[in-house]
Amino acid sequence: MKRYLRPIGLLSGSAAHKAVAAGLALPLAGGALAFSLVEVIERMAPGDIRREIVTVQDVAGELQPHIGPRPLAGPIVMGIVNATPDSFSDGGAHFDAGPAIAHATAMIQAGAGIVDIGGESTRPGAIPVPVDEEIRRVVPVIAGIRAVAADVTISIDTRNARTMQAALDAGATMINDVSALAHDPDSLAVAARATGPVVLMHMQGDPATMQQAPAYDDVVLDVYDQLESRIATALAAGVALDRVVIDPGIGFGKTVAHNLALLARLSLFHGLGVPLLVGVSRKRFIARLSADEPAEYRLGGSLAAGLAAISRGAQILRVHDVPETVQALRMATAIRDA
Ligand code: 9MG
Repeated sequence: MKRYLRPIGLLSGSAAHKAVAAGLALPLAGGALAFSLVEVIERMAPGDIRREIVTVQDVAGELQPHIGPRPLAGPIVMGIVNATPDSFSDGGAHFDAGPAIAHATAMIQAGAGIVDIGGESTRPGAIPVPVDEEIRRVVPVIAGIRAVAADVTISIDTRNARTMQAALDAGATMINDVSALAHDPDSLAVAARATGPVVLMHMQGDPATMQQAPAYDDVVLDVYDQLESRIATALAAGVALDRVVIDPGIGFGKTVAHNLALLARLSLFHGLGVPLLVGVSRKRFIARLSADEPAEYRLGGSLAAGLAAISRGAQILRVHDVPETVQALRMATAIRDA
């Protein structure tokens, strides 16, 4: 039997402060939200899952990972810079270093705290790019951004150890690996030698085939277990826990129903005790729930899903549309704090 605790009854603003002060709620992930109730989930065997709702006082001794401080205070906007000719969302408009650097600079000016540079598309059905080509694409972009933005966090979006190392040498300070350091056997060692944040994302299968028949016993619990195991592997390789960021991998080997379940029950992942990154921007499930719009017409759904993630305590949002997301977050935060 395995026991999971999902914070629910989330409060924000002055209601959160008052409930915490009165001992009726606990802060969620050391942030601005608080939770007053907990769903206790017990997985007895595959398919045999029992759920019960209790108060925070009933399970206070078990809740430390959900309430602990986090090294990254959120919400932080991570702007996506695709250095790929076949990107599903921008058609490769940012493949050349010059436009990609300008695009990243504009994102930073608009409020992105992190820019994420990728040279290999990981959209469903994407074909892998040779590592040398991936390095050729991302290194000039990273070096160019670093030359104009000394302090910004530059993240390298790659599954390949050689690309990670080349990107770190060029000025990247964060690693974002959609395979959670499982794709390339050398990537654990590269991540351990680095010093910045490392994103471990959940993916079932690989980008070429992951959407063919995704299947889980319970998607939320299965993704939680898999991330827990990848955190343990990263720690054993020498990555410090305070460098780890996790991501449930929306759209990576998941149906629309899987994505919705992960977003709806996102607060469970705070039990892993590390910051939570979520990427929903322009993803296909938005179009599936709407009118099959192409990627560049999915802003409304991206903002709605992104705000849902933030309202469940996600600390980092990975997005294409930085100014619009920053505006939406400022509005949501102002209402929350009013
Ligand atoms: C590279 N990439 C594409 N989608 C992503 C997501 O949702 N999360 C992370 N961490 N990386 C992603």
